[in-house]
Amino acid sequence: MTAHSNIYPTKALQELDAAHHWHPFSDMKSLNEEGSRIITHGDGVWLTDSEGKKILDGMAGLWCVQVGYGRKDIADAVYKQMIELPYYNTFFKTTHPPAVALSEKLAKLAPDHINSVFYCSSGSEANDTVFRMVRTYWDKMGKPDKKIIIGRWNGYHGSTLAGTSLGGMKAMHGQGDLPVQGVHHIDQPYWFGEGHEMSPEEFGVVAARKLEQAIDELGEDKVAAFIAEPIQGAGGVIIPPETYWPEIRRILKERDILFVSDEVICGFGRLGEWFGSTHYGMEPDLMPIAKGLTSGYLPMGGVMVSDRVAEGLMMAGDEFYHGYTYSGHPACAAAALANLEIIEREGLVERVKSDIGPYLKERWLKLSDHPLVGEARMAGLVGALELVPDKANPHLPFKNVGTVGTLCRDLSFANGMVMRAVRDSMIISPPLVLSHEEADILVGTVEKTLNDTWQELKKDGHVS
Ligand code: PXG
Repeated sequence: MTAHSNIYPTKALQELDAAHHWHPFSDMKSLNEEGSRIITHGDGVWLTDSEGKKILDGMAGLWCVQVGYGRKDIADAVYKQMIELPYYNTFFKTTHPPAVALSEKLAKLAPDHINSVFYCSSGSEANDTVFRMVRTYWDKMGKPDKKIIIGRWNGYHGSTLAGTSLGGMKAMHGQGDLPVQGVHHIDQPYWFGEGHEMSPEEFGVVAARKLEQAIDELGEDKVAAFIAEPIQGAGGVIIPPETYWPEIRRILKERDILFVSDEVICGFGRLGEWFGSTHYGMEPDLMPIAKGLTSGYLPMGGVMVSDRVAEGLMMAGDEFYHGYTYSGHPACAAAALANLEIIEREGLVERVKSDIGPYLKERWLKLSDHPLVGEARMAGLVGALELVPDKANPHLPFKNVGTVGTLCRDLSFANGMVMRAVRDSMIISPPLVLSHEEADILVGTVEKTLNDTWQELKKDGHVS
């Protein structure tokens, strides 16, 4: 095996992987029998597997590789930093140039009222930080009873204790007796799945008012914060009706609780703005970030902190007892700076808003003509297709939820494209550098994959 060959000993790697590697969120018994897919190279929006097959990455890794693969600028910046100072901490009155430069850069990119950042290594750690930060803030404000954090069912905020608890994934709560105390969940704004008896506009307001009801029932004096993704990613690219965020904004304005916009997926250009909350005209008190911050080249996360919360927490003679060995890691900060420099230089945020975003959306929405598709939706550069058994009754789900989605996902891989399945929705979140030609290939491959899925289902009598 050579590092630069495109052909790897697939079988041998699969056997070793099965023997020793426990994968995240995986049915390990089946996976070990089947053998893992082995990815060896990446260039632009393309991956190569151990058999030399080229695959279009419709998911930007896990929603994170904004600038595409193979960026020498980032590798060079990290190499240079590693030689100069591979590690030093940011505890005990210490800092280093990459952490300083990145903090200044992030403060410039964030809305005016947000000017500091607390670093960690992932989105999950960012949300654990959020959990402790909001409660500590209210303690310091002399309101220690404000403890409850409201999240949403089917929201995703990571897989650590706080991340799992704040998220609303019931299967995850079932493992480890979660959520922890003091977390409350409200319904999500999922019109296609849960609100179709009303118009999307009506449902958006109804879903938002679940927050108002929850705060009023729990007591404003007990509620610390509301956390939400601008658009739910892992939950299935749930794009709220246009009326949802304005109503949430009204509710938050009338009540004194903090708003946490989880920007781990929606940040760094995904929705055509630097931050997803800006796209929806929201003013968060805290913004957890990760993924697109480094385009996944190195692990880094953080919490962007508004002046209001920073002033509350930064009291003289007191400290926030929180931090990680790798908070502000110099090599990760160098990767983030080089990544942000590429995003700015190539105008990728604007490109999503006014070029590749609308170009892909126009073609993606036409997929709703396919007999298997009940709804096609897209915002910025995230999209979903709801697969349904009967187009005449599009809100009726398949009997064994998830089976058709998994089939379609596997066929997509076979056709040379990564597309993710959530229940029976097909999800894309491609790198922001996707060209028009690649967008055409993407949509063409999805069309072929839908046809292949339809044929398979017909064979088994699942559709007529
Ligand atoms: N918040 C949001 C909104 C996320 O999407 C996290 C926090 C946690 O980040 P870390 O870096 O700890 O993973 C995420 C992560 C999927 C999938 O299959 C989604 C995520 C992670 C892994 C898989 O959709 N999102």
